[in-house]
Parts: sequence; C-alpha cells; structure tokens
Amino acid sequence: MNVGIVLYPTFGGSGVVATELGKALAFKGHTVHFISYSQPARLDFFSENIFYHEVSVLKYPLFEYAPYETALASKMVDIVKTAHLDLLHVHYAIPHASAALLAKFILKEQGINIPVITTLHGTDITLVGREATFEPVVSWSINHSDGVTAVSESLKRDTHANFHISRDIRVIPNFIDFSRFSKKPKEHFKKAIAPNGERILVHTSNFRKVKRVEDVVRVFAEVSRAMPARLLLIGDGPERSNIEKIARELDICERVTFLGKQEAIEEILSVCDLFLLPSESESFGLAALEAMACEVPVVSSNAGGIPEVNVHGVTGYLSDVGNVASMAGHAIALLSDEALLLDFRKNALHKAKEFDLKKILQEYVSYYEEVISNQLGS
Ligand code: GMT
Repeated sequence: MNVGIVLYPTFGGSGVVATELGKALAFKGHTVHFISYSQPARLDFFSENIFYHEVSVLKYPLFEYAPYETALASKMVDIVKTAHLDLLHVHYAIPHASAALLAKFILKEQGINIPVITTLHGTDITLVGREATFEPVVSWSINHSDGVTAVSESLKRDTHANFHISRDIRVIPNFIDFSRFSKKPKEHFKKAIAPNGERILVHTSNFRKVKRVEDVVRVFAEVSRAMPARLLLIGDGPERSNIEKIARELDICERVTFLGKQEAIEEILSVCDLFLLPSESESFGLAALEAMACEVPVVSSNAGGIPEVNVHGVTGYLSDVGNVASMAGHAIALLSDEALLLDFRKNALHKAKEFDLKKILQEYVSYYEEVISNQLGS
C-alpha cells in the first residue's frame, strides 16, 4: 500500500503514534509519505520506503493568521497525484480531517478517488474540538471521512456524546513497540539516582494543565514522608515553573529531578518503581503503557481511557481525578510491599502485551483494506 500520513510533528502523543505507525508500515514493505509542517521528531533515519513532505505557508502581510489548512490541502492534492497514494490517514481531527476532505473533493473533480481515514486522539475531541468555534467542522469531518478510528472505547463514547455523529467509529487502540520498550539492565543508573535503595517514582508528559503535574508532586511529597524516595520528571511545558515552585514550597526539591525532554525514555523507565499519571483527561495514556512495557506499575486517575490500560488492583491503582490522598495511599501501599510490587510489575508487562505493535498494526492494515475496498465498490 502507498499511504499518506498527516500528523503533528512534535513530541505530542498523536504525532508519536502517527510516526511509529508509519515506520512500522514501512518496515512491513508499505510506502509511507509523511506530510507535516516540520520533520516529525521521531523520523530521524533513512528508509527507502519513507518520504517526508513539508507544508510551507506563504507569509504575506494580509495574513494575520497563516492559512495552514489551505496549504496542507494543496500539498495533499499534490502528493496524492504525484506519489499515487492509495489512502490518506490523518491523525488529530483539527485541522487535518477537514483539510483532507477538501483535498478529496478537489481530487474527485479530477477523476481521482482517495479514501480518507481520520484517527481521533483525544484533545481534538475532549478539549479543543468541543469548542463552539470548531464543533461544526469537526462533526462534519468525522461524518464525511471514509473511515474513522478512536484510540479507546472511552474516546469513541466521548465523540458520540459531544458531536453530532451519524457513522460508525472503529476503536483501534494505541500500541507499544517491544523492540524498544522493555526493561533494560540499567542497575548502575539506578544506583546513581537512588544510592540508598530509595523507591523511584516517575512521570512523563508535556506539562500541560490537563496532566495535573501538581498532583504528581503532591503525591510524591506524601510518599517521601512515608519512605525514602526520589521523583523523576521527564518532559517540559507550560506548567514547569509552577511545578518547581510547588516542589520548593513542599520542601522536596532535593528529592525531585527535572530531566527535561529525553529520547531514551525506556532506559529511565527501566530503573523506576512506579509511574504517576493523575491526568484530568486522557483518551488513552500512552505514557502509562510505555511504563508498563518496562514493568513499571501505574498509579493514576480514572479519567477517560486510562482504565482501559491501567487495571485497578492488577497493574496499578485508579483514583478519582484530584484525589491526591487516595493516590498517595495506593502508592505507599504498593511501594511498601515488595512481593505485591513484583506481582504488579509482571501484571503490567502482561497487560501491555495486549497492545503489542505487531497486533495493532495488523488491525490498521485490515481497516485500510476495508476502507479502500468500500471506496472501490462505491
Ligand atoms: O495531551 C497529549 O498527551 C498530547 C495528545 C496529542 O493528541 O498529541 O495526546 C492524546 O493522544 C495520545 C495518543 O493517542 C493519547 O495517548 C493521549 O491520552 C491523548 N491526550 C489526552 O487525551 C489529554
């Protein structure tokens, strides 16, 4: 198959999933054309099956807001024609889905039928997409795509609840590549971070408000009152300075390390004992899955799709959003019981295997084939 993947190029979850999916498709022999406004963060190698097409927007004094959607649609028209694509797969509804549908209609007038699949990732439905400014276009784009997938059952339910949807949505969950994410022998690293055998807690995110990183720090403060512990914070974003301030107020700075954005997250996760994910809203929780693949249990909120990944009392614990006392209680109970922690580590890995890339990739390929054959029959 010859697939065009439209994505955000940054470290955000949807861009990571789209890039990893494209890489896996290319590895299986498919040809993949990535389309975005800059080189995707995880696309830093050569492959004969992978192409990257940059969308550049003309700067003109009249444009207070650069017309990215128009430039993107024009780029898609060009790539579908010149690279003879079989399918456009766009990740994150805004504005990728409506831009793809514009390209589709332009191409139809030229006698080319290009199927469009839209994958909904989370904030395009639960936060941004619900805004009155976007809602009519998001609803229309979902209804008119040839195929629509959501990364969790919870996101599918939210989409039906918040938009006027008259079509079926296929749930294809996010995935994990075990060739990269698995527990690595990094004992020397563990010794350096926790020389006296302290428990290591970890959180990774883009430090946006929706992640409630403040709760991470507050849970950790409780844990470190109960036992020797260290907290690793991976990532960066708008809440970073606020979190540093709270850590100072709680007098835990000495035990908290801000690692910033990291490439080899799997190496850091491999030395950790517990992952914290107290998000306000989370369609899936890819960060939790990455931790679980490295045998790290999760204490999290029960928001959105998190319970589909983190199973209460099996792979970790779930609490209501904002219930710091409950999360801290769960964390302390688990970290104080070596045998229970070992069980949860094994369970976390076992559950993560449900989301093995090899299995989920096949679900995407089958869906692509289904949508293409429906299009041919129409
Ligand atoms: O908020 C983020 O983490 C980024 C955001 C995105 O779309 O780039 O992530 C969403 O998509 C991820 C990949 O499908 C999911 O794992 C995240 O749960 C989801 N984030 C939210 O729903 C807040």
